Amino acid sequence: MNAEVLIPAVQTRREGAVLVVSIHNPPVNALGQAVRAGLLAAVEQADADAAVQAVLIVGEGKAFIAGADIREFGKPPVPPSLPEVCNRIEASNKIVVAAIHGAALGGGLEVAMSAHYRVALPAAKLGLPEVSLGLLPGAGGTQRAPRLMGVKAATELMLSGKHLSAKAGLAAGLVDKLVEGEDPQATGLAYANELLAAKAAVRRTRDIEITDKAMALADLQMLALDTAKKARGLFSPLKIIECVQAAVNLPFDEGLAKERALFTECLNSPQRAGLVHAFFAERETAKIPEAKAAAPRHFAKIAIIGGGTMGAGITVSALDAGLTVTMIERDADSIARGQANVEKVYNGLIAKGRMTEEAKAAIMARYTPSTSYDEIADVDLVIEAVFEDLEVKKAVFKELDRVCKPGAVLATNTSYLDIDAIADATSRPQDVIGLHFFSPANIMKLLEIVVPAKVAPDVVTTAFELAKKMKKVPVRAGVCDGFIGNRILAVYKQAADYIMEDGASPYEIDEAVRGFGYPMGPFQVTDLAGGDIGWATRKRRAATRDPKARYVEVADRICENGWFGQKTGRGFYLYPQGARVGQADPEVLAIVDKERAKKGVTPRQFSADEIMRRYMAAMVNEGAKVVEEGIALRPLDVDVTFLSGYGFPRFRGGPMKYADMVGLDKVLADINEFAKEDALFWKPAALLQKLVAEGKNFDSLNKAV
Ligand code: 3H9
Repeated sequence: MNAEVLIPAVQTRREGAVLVVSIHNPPVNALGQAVRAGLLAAVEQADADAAVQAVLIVGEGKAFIAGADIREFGKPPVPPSLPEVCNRIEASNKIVVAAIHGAALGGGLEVAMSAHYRVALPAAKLGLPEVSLGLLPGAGGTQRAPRLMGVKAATELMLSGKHLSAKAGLAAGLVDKLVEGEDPQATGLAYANELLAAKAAVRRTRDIEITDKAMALADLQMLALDTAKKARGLFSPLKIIECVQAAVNLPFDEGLAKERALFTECLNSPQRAGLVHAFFAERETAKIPEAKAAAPRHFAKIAIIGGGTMGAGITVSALDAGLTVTMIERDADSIARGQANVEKVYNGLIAKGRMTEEAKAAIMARYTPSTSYDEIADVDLVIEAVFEDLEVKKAVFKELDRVCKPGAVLATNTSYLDIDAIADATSRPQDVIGLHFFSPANIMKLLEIVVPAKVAPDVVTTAFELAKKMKKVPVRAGVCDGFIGNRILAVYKQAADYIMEDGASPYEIDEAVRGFGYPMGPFQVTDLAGGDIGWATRKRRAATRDPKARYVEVADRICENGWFGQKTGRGFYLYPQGARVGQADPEVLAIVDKERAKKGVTPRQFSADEIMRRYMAAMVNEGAKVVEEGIALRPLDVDVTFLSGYGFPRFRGGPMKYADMVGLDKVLADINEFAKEDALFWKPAALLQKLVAEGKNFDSLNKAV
């Protein structure tokens, strides 16, 4: 019989005078209801047992406790609440020790701070990252952390969401002792017995006085000013500061009550829903159908074809992932430039004091420049990043087919070309896949993994393994013009052009988009990327454009003047003397006016709200088409693409989550209204219509694959 043995979420056992309370809730010991109830019962048990003099709280597996169970947010609360559990731990009349290994995050650190003593192993990670989920520490963290580590340091920890190492935690006062070792139970037991031998007393964090309140309040005021500037519409950061102000000004229990009230406000905010969706969606995109069937191929040595901005960025990513890289360029000058592009990145880090010359030398020892394809005969994986032209890429793949060993993975970094056609240029289409990196490739998190028709499943899993090694966020995409991201971008960019020609200035549109939470608007992005890039694509596609489709020529007029954006000092904006922030340009407005007049358009006013309704409706409608056609596996894959690669405001969860929150019926009604002006462009996606008819949302399609 193979009956599954159910292990309780919290187990207790006596070791002499110590009650060992161990938490078993894989994978990360999140504080679900069973864990909370178990912890509460264990403390009650310890307090009632005269033979117990100390309580040791430890986590089983890889973490101490990674926080509240994020999956419970938004559902009806089930007692006991975490604040109640933490207060009960702190109130215990036996000394309570937390032995921390792995993650002690959010509620996990709050449990530890409620204990009377804390010992950490070197690999411990301590933090209060609730802000990344639109929350604040809601189980006493905002009241206890300032008492343990000081008001300023605690507030900075909560505002940043950063994880501290055990060493940093010790220095900050969050832990009392750091012990080399790997066994939290043995370490914790030894520490508890040491405390008992020294007759250590119960020591409650709530009893620590916050001294120098005037200084603390002044620090908080500075942090509030800074946060108001940086938080860009985020709700919870300023609430965190309010909680800490309460910790300084109010008795402990009143501070806790304030924290509870503000935590509830955060919990009920749409930002929390958006950020929690983003958290799970980013983990979900790595789960793909191929994973069940095919283990990744081995790879250690790779080749990058092309040393331009993209090739160099990918090279840095690969080197940072510990891989051995050969870069191929066509001649001595080009390969020298390629190497210089790679070194520039590391030299930048050295200049900022974030890397040593020795570390750079160790990394560069894994890098080989070459102008001969024959030198990559033994590599396991190749990423081509040459000029974006189908014939050029096909020629490269013919060469790769000639030299590479059987079973080598051959990837192209095209951003919109037909990868099936590239694969068919080789005799081994089963080994060919798309890896669409985003610029700068060593920084941007998104990696679209584009899956052509004939690719073998283990090539797909290899690509996902590479993404993991490179610490990228992978999204599986199908082959079409622009894949997920650039295909949808082309459509909402078109919507922005229509809004401009119909009456809003590019500056008003950018402002509305920033107001929504983006760091930049679409015309600023064009200026940053270089207007010539889009212009070249438009010229190439002119012959195949639907003659009935509306086409806005403003950007072409701007490019005809040689105004390609920041690099030429002007584009949609003016950049006097190399300024990085653009100024409105009356000459651009005159061009827009002239184009309107040419088309007989009488300009009208657009509110920021209407601009965003159109911009988002275009994005969501194309997103629905991308899901409907199977280009994206699920709506959440579209969300992650935009969160990780296109600056979509994380607190809104991604375009599809945003549409769910607005209501799909409202989005569809907008599209139908706009279609009265231009039925060709505003053609509602069949999937969107179907979901509205069935009363469902996009999230209903976010099933595990
Ligand atoms: C909080 O505590 C609020 C309180 O202040 C107040 C309450 C009143 N819950 O990331 P990984 C899952 S807010 C549920 O791939 P890693 C995750 O989805 C919370 N599930 O592993 C994944 O599932 P699957 C504050 C969670 O080793 C699996 O665990 N805490 C939770 O790369 C493995 O995760 C945080 O914000 C959770 N809390 O990284 C910490 N955490 O296998 C959030 C993880 O089905 N967590 N899962 O895809 C993390 O930062 C990382 O997961 C961690 C491990 C560093 C722990």
